[in-house]
Amino acid sequence: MSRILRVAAAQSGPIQRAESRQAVVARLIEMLDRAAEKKCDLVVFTELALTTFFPRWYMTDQAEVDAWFERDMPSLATRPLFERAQKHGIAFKLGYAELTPDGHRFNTAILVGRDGKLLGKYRKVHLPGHGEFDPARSFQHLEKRYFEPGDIGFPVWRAMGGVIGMCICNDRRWPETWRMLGLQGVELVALGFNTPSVNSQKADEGPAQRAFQHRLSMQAGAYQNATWAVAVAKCGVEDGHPLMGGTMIVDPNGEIVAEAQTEDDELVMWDCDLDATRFGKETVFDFARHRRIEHYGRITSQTAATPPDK
Ligand code: ING
Repeated sequence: MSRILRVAAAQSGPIQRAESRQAVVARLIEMLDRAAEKKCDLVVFTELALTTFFPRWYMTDQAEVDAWFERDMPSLATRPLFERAQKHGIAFKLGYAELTPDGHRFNTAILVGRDGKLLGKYRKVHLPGHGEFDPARSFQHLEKRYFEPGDIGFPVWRAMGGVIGMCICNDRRWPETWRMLGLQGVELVALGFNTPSVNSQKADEGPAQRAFQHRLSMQAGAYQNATWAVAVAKCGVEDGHPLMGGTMIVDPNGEIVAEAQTEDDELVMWDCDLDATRFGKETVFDFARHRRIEHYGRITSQTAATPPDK
């Protein structure tokens, strides 16, 4: 009997700086309700789904920074989302800015089961951008200022009849992310992203190239690890800053099977047959038969590239 997971990628349109958590959560609940009408099993929300993409703003006052973070999860504002999901019996993935009780700040994603209980947590490992104001950039991308690199590695969880993993945005550009999940037998990777439509350091890199790089990363990651991949955008123009769309569901052969058509709140749904991961895992990407780890030492023994002297 095949293991079908009906997945909804719940793309968020723009969230303006002035928008309240309550207003945003109401938008997420509206998409959750629509997913429930379609009998979805899992709803994947985006990265930093509760707020505008605040790392674009240079802030020096810690209280101002921390206003973008959640100290509790569920928090007062997000409890209605948890309760509605539990009422529907739907699992969900939610991205948000996490401020821990001992004062650590992460770009975090959680997986919540059909019973409303926390199943798993992931903290973004690959933080893009920079830590100080950079006048050379057309806009800022201060994730290295506001977040610490994730400290829980790349876990997977047995849930909803399969092996589920998560990553966040820039993580998808790094093959290490996908392979760490692939080496644990992942069958579906859920991720959110907030990707500026243009390159702040390269004016001629616009939406077309950004979309190409996004698809390339998603399709390669899924194919090379024989896994489903669900990428959910926050997109549209936030206070004058365009974020690209590209919410999509990719099958274990690397084919894009469903894609968003707008840059607004939009559901993209697909019946993901988790058994469709078997063929790739048992043939071309049968890691046990084909990988040669005796030759891979550099991947974990060095950080920067070291070209030969001559
Ligand atoms: N955003 C972007 C992303 O990785 C980026 C940053 C864009 C890095 C393009 C490199 C190239 O999609 C986040 N939030 O990581």
